[in-house]
Amino acid sequence: MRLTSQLLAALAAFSALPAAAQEGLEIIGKPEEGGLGFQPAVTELMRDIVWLDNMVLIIITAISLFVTALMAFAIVRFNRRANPEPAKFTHNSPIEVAWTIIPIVVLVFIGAFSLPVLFKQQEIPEGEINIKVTGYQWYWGYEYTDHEFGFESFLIGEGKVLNDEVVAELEAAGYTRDEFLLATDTAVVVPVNKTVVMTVTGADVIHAWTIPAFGVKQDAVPGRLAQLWFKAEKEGVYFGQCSELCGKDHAYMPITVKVVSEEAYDAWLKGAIDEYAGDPSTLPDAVKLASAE
Ligand SMILES: [Cu+2]
Repeated sequence: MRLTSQLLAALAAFSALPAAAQEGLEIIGKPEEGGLGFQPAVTELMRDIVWLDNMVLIIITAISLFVTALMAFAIVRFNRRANPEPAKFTHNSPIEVAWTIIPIVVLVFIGAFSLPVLFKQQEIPEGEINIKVTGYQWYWGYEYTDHEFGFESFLIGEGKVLNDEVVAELEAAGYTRDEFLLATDTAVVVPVNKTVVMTVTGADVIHAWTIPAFGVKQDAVPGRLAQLWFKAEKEGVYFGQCSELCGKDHAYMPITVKVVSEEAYDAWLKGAIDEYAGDPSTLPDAVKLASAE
């Protein structure tokens, strides 16, 4: 009987290991070979950014074509051969007014669409999940402040060289050799469709935390607390990389976020608390109830 319960406990502990949160998760947020556009947008913030990017691209393409056409016209029409007698006037008030007013209108138009996107990113809502992230030379530390536990997150492949051993390590963690320099040994795990607020700081020099698919990027400045938020709408694995040059191993401190179902998150949370904090009393009530049954 005792053996059975011990076995069950061991099994439960094993099944709740943080790595288990990844099972069946699609890797969505990562760079693509030869890719030109953004990574797939899985938050409202990123969809807004993609929309804004497309809109501004249309405007700047139109302006570039217009200016190029004007230059071509001037070159053809007013070169020395076509126009041997140059005009002598120095001012043209209507044109000067136009080339002042039109750029102002264009800038105000762009601003009217870009400022709301910026405000949406910077106005931090109440977080359902709160995580503090600290940049270190050269890895990230995460604290789940609602549950008083934390862990550190290192690149898989300490030697920074992709050899058979590292490939085996990557595969054991559910990744392939393609994810070398992106995959970390532990990952930030968050539930899908929940508002996550991350408080970002640095321990030594300035780093920057980002997940391109979420449309978030925030400098991690020593002595300061900054915040970012996101609400990921699709389960999957998302990668980011430190985005502020922070020293010799800047290229080797990637970021992995796993967006999982609510149930998978609760199971992971329970395992993570057991593993990292050893204090199940910090469990949320829902998890306590489920494990008491
Ligand atoms: Cu860095």
